Amino acid sequence: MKLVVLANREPVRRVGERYEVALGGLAAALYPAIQARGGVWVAWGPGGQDERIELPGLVVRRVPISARRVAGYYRGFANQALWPLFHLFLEHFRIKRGWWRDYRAANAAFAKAAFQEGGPDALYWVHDYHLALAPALLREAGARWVGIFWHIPWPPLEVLSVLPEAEALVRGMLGADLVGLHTPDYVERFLEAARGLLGVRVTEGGVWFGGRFVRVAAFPIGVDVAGLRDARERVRERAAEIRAAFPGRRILVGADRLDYTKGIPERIRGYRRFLEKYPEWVGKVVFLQLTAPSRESVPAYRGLKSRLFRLAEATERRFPGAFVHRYAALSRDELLAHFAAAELTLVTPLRDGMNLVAMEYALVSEGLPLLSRFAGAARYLKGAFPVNPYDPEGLADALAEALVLSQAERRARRTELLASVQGLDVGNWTEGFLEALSK
Ligand code: ADQ
Repeated sequence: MKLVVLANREPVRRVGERYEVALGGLAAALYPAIQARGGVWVAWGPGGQDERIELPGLVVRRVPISARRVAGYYRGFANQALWPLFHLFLEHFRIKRGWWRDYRAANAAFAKAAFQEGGPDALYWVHDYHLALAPALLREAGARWVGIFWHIPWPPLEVLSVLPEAEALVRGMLGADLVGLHTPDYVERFLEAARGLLGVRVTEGGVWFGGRFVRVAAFPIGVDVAGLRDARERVRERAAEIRAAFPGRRILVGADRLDYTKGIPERIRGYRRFLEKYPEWVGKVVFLQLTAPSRESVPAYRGLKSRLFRLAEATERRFPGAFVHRYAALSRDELLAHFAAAELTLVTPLRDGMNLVAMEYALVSEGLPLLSRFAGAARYLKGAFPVNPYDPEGLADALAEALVLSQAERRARRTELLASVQGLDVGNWTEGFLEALSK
């Protein structure tokens, strides 16, 4: 069956006059499945022109969305209403007249382009909070197999109810045959929302809606296990260079997109507390925070960026040599080399749908993650040190404990960690979702 993926970002980049597949993130996860089935990726494309890009094993269909509409659909409704609300950041939640209209229009444009590509019998796989209404729109057009995967957390009903369009949003998603989320907790809350907002009948594993059964289940995403293991060898030399740049210091690393959900200032505060409380470590550790720029057109992110830069500079001054902030989107191998060079990683989101950093780190390094209990990944990754990022004291203590771990405990934790990461291979995630959808 032909596969049609709907996802906001296109999986290609322009190289001179040509395009090539850009295998980052979701694209890397879905490319093999699209290649195997022959498929189309429907994405928001720049340029204002409806274009089709044909690449080996992949067609990209670009949906033209005007700049004015992008402001409401993407920067507005998706990133200033849904993103903060679903991550429980009510203080960043904004709603403006017109955003919802743009969101609906963009979803309709996606669904229309997708249906033109796939017709009634394709498998439609919709991704994420940008496109919650696409499943119902595809179904109305005549699609028979529709799934949606929700990459961010699902909040409690009381929080969701803050959104004036909550009911319409859930109704849009229930146009699908299969709704996937990362964890059983999110699944439960999604079912609670369907029951509470639409009064639908919820049974084991799903809901009855409009005479159809919609299956709702947890599909925890993972990483490319084999690919990351291969990367270890490739980045070995660069990792040694990074270690050599900090002689006599044990290396800790943190890596995230710049986002208030990722708990980057909280992590730095925890690290500062650690150096104050355990001064014997001053001069013996260095923490490298690698932050990739993100969503700089959204006001909350600009504010976060300046606060983060101030905190980073103050930390570099207060503890010379103990902290480095790099603000850049690193190449894949450069990032992995930093992981390989570090003996601990601090993954401290205040809220995260899943979080892939701890898994990537586990596979390319010899070390262990400190992992926020508010990341979806915390439910799955054994062997990590669970932390509460809101509590600098607890973070400091966890760091102190992790740095003096005995060889035996380190080995035992690594074994558990690797077993859980290997159990979450991204290839299985993709095939598992598609298999459930085509049943
Ligand atoms: P994200 O919020 O983007 O994804 P995450 O899953 O952690 O979060 O993925 C981030 C990716 O960016 C990782 O692959 C990481 O290696 C990379 N990265 C981090 N810092 C970088 C840097 N400085 N330079 C270059 N690359 C960097 C959303 C949800 C998550 C969910 C995923 C997948 O918010 O909760 O896990 O989708 O469903």
